[in-house]
Amino acid sequence: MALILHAGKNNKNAYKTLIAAEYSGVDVKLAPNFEMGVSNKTPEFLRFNPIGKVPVLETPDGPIFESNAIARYVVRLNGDNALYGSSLMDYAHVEQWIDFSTLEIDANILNWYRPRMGRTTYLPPAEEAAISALKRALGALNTHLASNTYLVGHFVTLADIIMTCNLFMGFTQLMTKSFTSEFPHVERYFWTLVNQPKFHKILGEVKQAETVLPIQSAQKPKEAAKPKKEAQPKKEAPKVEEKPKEAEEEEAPKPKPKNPLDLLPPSKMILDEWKRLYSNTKTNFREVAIKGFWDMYDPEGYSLWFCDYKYNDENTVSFVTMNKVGGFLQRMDLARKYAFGKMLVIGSEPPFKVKGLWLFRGQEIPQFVIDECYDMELYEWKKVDISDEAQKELISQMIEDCEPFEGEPLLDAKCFK
Ligand SMILES: N[C@@H](CCC(=O)N[C@@H](CS)C(=O)NCC(=O)O)C(=O)O
Repeated sequence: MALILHAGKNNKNAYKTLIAAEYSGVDVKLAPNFEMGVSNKTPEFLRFNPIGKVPVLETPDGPIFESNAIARYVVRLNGDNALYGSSLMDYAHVEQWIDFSTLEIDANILNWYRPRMGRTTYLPPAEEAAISALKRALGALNTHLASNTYLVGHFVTLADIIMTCNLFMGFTQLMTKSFTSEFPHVERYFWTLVNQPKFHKILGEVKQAETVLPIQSAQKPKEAAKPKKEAQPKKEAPKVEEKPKEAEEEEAPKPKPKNPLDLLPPSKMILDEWKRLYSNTKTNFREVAIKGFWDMYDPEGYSLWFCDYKYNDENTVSFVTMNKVGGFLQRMDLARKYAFGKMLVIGSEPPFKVKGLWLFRGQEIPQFVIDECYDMELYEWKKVDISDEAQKELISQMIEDCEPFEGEPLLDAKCFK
């Protein structure tokens, strides 16, 4: 008789058990007609799990909640499988990686994901902290995987199943290629695992996120975007209204409608070609990259913009100023397909000036960028007039990190590409 797993179809925590069941030859079925927020609120369900969370496994001996515990149970139902390794040490390492995956990977992915979904308050510094903790964990995982195909031993174990399901949420919702390319062994590991037949059967075709999940509009910290200067206490985290917690699980959101920029008439300028030229030009930058830029530039398909930070007098500490610009570029990740940017931190003494140059698809700054990236309001934006040779020269200098820039040294030059 099949064991019944109560959860929605797209629940990555349920995937752990379903994949473990495939490997262990245990018959587990999803509860039919399960409806998140309804089925898990009934008195019967609350007897399974008093806090109403999924997944829950219904067994002849009673219910089990907590997805890792359920997966462990399913694996142990069949003593004949290798999902716990073949020695006490393997067993300990499987447990080690399950905890690591849960506490260092999944917890940080959720701390990045939930505020964006409107489940908790969105605070940019908290997001930065989650991303930085996640990168630390992925760095450690990457190092381990540099010399190991699987987490433990030479075969798939339960640790790989749980790790892959946790990474699945990161790869499909938040971690774009530009993010994961820093961790090539994690990439290789993830794509190898999700393409194993028993994983593939449950997960289907897996597609990496092209953009970071956008922040739900109710969560955008508009107020954080520097309202009246006097009114805002400087270092305070942006205030946003906490949305009531939705009775929804972490399921993949509905497919996003097409970005309107994809519907623009085709442009002769291929943004990726320009980005490659920029990255690959190591010498004669002016003659090769800058000339190439102006040869490629299509003023009908793209527009150029200068931006000037509105609050330069606050840029009194060099690393804080550089971090601020770094955070801005991180939040611009959602525009990677449609934009290129240079941000300069100018001066040798504080207060430092921050100026930038951006190339956007279309004739306007894309609305989704204005909506999703609160930093936009911290800058004064001016469209470039490319018939003005002086403005064109300024652009060339910004792309080139020309020094001195407007008579001053550069403290930092960051590129968004
Ligand atoms: N640690 C739990 C997490 C369970 C969990 O957070 N489940 C979410 C869906 S993935 C849920 O049921 N949320 C509904 C709620 O919070 O009421 C596990 O691994 O099973």
